[in-house]
Amino acid sequence: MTDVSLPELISFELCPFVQRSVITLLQKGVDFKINYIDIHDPPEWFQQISPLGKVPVMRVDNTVLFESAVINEYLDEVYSPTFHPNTALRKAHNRAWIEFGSELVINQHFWATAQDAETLEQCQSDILAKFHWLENELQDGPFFNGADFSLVDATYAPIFMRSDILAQHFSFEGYQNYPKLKAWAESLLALESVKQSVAPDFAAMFVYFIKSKEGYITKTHS
Ligand SMILES: N[C@@H](CCC(=O)N[C@@H](CS)C(=O)NCC(=O)O)C(=O)O
Repeated sequence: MTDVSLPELISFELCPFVQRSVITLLQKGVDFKINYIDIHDPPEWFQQISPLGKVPVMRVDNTVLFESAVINEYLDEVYSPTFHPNTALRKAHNRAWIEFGSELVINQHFWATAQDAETLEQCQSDILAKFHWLENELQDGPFFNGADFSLVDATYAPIFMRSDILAQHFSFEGYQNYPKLKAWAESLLALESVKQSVAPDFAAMFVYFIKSKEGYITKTHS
């Protein structure tokens, strides 16, 4: 059997944006190919197909898609079941919180790579402010919209996974003081699709990567 029409995801193994798409594919039970590159030394062929020079990129036949939110929207249209709510208003609301999640990913990255105490503190405070917004937004779980898994869940699982590792190995203040957020994170991190979305040694690789950035946290923690 040929697999030429399988979607091919171009990935960097630590990327939280790629992980959103991997979770979406796994949660939908879609067969796909994954092609890992070193995003810090990308191969020539990648530079030629990636308009923003970022992962994820998804190749479907001869079409190249980029931007994780767009890739996930495509996957959601093509493969059932849908991971969007069924009203225009709730869909737009979910997309807004996906965008919010992208900001949170960036806050978390800046926290991990901050070069001084003031920047670190500012990033932590930005993150806690966002946790507060999320806590107020959440209703009954286990997922963002309640009973049904959504693209919002695929977006936040990578954030919670990294929060736990950063809290365990460094001084990161995670979501533990936000009961609804904590319950949501636990539901997501217990999913097979989330567990399988990273390599088995992901935590060690992530810690190694963060240490290699030589930020302030690596100077204050061994
Ligand atoms: N908005 C993009 C962000 C993707 C992104 O920033 N990916 C990082 C890796 S986690 C990347 O490729 N960075 C390379 C660069 O910025 O040059 C998305 O949602 O796909």
